[in-house]
Amino acid sequence: MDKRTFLKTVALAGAGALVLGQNPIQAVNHPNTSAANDPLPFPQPPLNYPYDALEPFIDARTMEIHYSKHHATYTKNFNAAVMDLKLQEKSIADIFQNISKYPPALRNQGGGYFNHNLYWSLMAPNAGGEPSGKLAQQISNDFGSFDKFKDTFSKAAAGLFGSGWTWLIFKDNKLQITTTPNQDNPLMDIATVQGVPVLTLDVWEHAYYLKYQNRRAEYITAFWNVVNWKQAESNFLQD
Ligand code: MN3
Repeated sequence: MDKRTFLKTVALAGAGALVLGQNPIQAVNHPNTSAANDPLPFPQPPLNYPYDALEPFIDARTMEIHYSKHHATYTKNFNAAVMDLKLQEKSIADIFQNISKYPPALRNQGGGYFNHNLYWSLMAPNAGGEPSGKLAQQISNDFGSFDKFKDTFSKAAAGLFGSGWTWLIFKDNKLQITTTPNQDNPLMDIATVQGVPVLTLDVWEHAYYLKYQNRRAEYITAFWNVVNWKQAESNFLQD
């Protein structure tokens, strides 16, 4: 994350008026200070759509297990680690910027918590297509065309060995594609390439195995039909 974004994040943390579900990056960047409904410092945001809303591209059973088991477990374990280390008052951006100083559990569980929040927000029913406005222009500038961007992102996702995530990030006024292993993300100080996440794709087998088995490429192709470009544009413009 660049200094400007970091400072903005810190400033927003002081505002304390963020509503979960309103803006995923901002919402997940800050602890739940209201504690009105959830005592956890980092609650699991509700899905903005039913489990079956992304059918036939992402099946309902996968969504249910992924959200209610995998993501719920990361959320539970991340909150336990946060409370154990007394980091309740920290923003998640601050935690990630210093992740190398903390025990590995915080890196794995915190990444699992945050990355899925982003991923859910970046999908929607009746979505897909192409971005518009400034993000479309930037993609065109940095990749030549939307199709070239899509092809490069898809190849990065298909070629990622083992479990991890593929990212479109904004860094030094340029969009670029990167991957991270396990639950790492580009906001972490240990990431090889750091930047502000605009779009992400979970390529762990649990994200697609029930429907696509070993055919990761088919899952990647399907993903383009559910990309919530409005959210990606919002992530991009926040930088
Ligand atoms: Mn996952």
